[in-house]
Amino acid sequence: MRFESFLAEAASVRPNKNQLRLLRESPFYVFVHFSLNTFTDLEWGTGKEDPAVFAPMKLDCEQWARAIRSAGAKGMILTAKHHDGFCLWQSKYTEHCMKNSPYKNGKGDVVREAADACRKYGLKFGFYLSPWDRNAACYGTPEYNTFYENQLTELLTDYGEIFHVWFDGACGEGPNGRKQEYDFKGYLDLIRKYQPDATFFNDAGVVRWCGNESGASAHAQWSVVPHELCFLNDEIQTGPGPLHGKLDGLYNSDDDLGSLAMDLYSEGLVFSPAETDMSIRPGWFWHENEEPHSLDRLFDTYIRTVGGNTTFNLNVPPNRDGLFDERDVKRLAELGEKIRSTFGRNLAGDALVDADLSRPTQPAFTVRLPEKRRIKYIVLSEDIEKGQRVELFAIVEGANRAVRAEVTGATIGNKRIVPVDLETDALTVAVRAARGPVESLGIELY
Ligand code: FUL
Repeated sequence: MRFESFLAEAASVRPNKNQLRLLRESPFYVFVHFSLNTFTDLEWGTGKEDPAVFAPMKLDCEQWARAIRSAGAKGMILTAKHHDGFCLWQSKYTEHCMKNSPYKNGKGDVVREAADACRKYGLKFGFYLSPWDRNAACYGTPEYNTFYENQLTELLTDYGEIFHVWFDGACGEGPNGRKQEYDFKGYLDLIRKYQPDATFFNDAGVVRWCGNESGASAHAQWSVVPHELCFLNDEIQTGPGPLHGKLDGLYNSDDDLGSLAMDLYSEGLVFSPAETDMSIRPGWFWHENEEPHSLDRLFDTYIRTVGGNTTFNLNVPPNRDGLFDERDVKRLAELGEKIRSTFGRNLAGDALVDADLSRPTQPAFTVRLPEKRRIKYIVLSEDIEKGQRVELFAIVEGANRAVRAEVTGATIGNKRIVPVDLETDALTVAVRAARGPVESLGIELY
């Protein structure tokens, strides 16, 4: 009985409007890692670098924006400050910033140029602001949170609309050897105050980490997860749940996170969709000898992430001139072309769809085409505005459940892209298990 009511509660946990907008309008965006590391060939700066080494004399953020658009991505997230503490804008609160770069004689503002380029090319703009700061002398003391909040306020108030704020969870030692206790709740209050339409990423955020940086997505990807995991998300939507195990070790990379096999939570459930972050190259920052990943790998990652109920944050690092490397520009254009040519025309546009809703948690949707068509991808989507419900589904070739070929999958959520190889004039998507009634499913064929 306890379990039944838990199931009904889990089925009704809903996204808020910002999460819904992110998932529906811009599930694919581009991370831009750019800082002193670009010039020192490091991945993690020490905080002791001379800001004068930051000299991107041919900086052209419009070139970045054009390349991002060519890939079909909808937004850009710039590392306004990475762990080395160097700020890509004119911060009032530190000298470790553009004021001491030779670019534009110390008057440059990369955040401004990037935000303006996004607006010009119809992209959304967001930023990464590393809480770990290896330069700030006050790091490791309560004053650091005020310093950080001042910098966050500059970015939230001076650069127009922000769609996504990225908070790295990394927490190392600062210049004085001390670690910092981050006031994430305070940071979140500032976002809500100044950018109420923005989403917020953190390991434990309202958009959560998928748990790896290699583009792999869990077999069953749930956006409904225990609050203990996403403790910065204060929109708890259920009552206390069963606690059948220990919470220690609960982690974003657990393959069955959010599944009923893992009903070990006590505080309740929250809606926190996963984001997959991965770099187009081995490193997050630009290194001359690194090459972009193959088109196949990137396209496959797109299918598994955007088509695996996560958002996809693909990093592209500018080089020392301040430009995207031509090799990456080419790869982004190829990726965009492949996505557009694959998903350009829905072959089910003129199909007839019959829904058999006689068993509300096991409905079947039959798609009939006017003639046999070759199908490579089936794209399914749940009406997640009502919550995420499907636990298991099967795609059966042919109508009336006359099985000729069958592909099964676990969750659907915002979007599930299923690669197939079929030539057929009918197929049925049968939900085998769901947490609550499923009245409709989006079904597209490509
Ligand atoms: C990590 C950082 O330490 C890496 O440098 C990179 O910024 C990645 C996206 O997040 O936590």
